[in-house]
Amino acid sequence: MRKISLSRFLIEEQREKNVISSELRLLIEVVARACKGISIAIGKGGLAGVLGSAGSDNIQGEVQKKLDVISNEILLEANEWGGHLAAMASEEMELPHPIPNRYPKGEYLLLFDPLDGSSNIDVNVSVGTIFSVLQCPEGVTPDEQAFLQPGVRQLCAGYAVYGPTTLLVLTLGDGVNVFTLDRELGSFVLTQENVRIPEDTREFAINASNARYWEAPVKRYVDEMLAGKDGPRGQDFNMRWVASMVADVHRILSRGGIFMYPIDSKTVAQGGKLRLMYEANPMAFIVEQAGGAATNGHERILDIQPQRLHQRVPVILGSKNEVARVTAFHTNTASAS
Ligand code: AHM
Ligand code: MG
Repeated sequence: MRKISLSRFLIEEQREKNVISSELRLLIEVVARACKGISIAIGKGGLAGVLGSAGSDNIQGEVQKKLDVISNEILLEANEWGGHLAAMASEEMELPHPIPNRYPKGEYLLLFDPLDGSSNIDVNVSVGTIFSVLQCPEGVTPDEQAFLQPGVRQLCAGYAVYGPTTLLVLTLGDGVNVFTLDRELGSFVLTQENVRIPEDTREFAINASNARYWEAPVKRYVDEMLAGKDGPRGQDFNMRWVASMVADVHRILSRGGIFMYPIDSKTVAQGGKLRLMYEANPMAFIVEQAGGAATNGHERILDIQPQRLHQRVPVILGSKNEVARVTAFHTNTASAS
């Protein structure tokens, strides 16, 4: 396989395939550089005093970790000055972040969850950064309304996983590619091309401590898997739950599986747990581009028309046939044979 750098990969996508513009190429390079900065900060951990709570809450009412705040600042600072963005929006900030007047403005909108899975930071388990890029509608002020576009309009999405290795997973709407950070070179290098998620799987990911709050279709689906070879599925299933969406999705990208954070009676008032714009849409885009599927139990995630920047949604994604099965349980339009 060609061991080429992210820079070379992007230049080829622009020059030979015409998949991206030079401004979008710059944007992705800048986001990748910011992810390297976040990776370094996370890697220092307790040595740099970056673990623990920041002593503040974010817009979601969740306690912010110091590294949530640091990662958000790294992404904002890196992306402000390049001239490629109209505005940014972050899971950690109530309102969109405008580009300061001293810098030129571009045509793209960048959305990010700066540090996904941050409850895992202090226990040294994988965390990540998720991002999504939209076009700012022409002649429109880049306010909250400009961001409220369905996921099908994403031009690019990706995530970094800060695990034993730091990876960057990227889609430009032309398949999914994985880059590994070469720490000596300080550059991301292509290590997996055109990743495909197997259509079938025997592995599922869900926070089973919420079981008593689930709706009937999810309960039925999980119960059938738990019954294993003695139940209607006639085979045993394995379960994994990292509680970092980036890590759970990356496992699915690597060997198949289904990930669920469904609606339940605890989160029904807020619409679910995961955020549509910062988590569900970019991950759904990546998973679909790798041959998988993503729904909220009723419809394709990428077709949802967002109503609010911080909107939450139920998420079911991964191996196509399993996502179809549990979605059918919700809609009752197909038999569960
Ligand atoms: P975060 O963005 O505040 O870290 O929250 C999102 C995370 C996901 O990464 C993960 O799938 C989920 O929350 C875990 O939730 P729970 O702790 O309820 O299992
Ligand atoms: Mg998150």
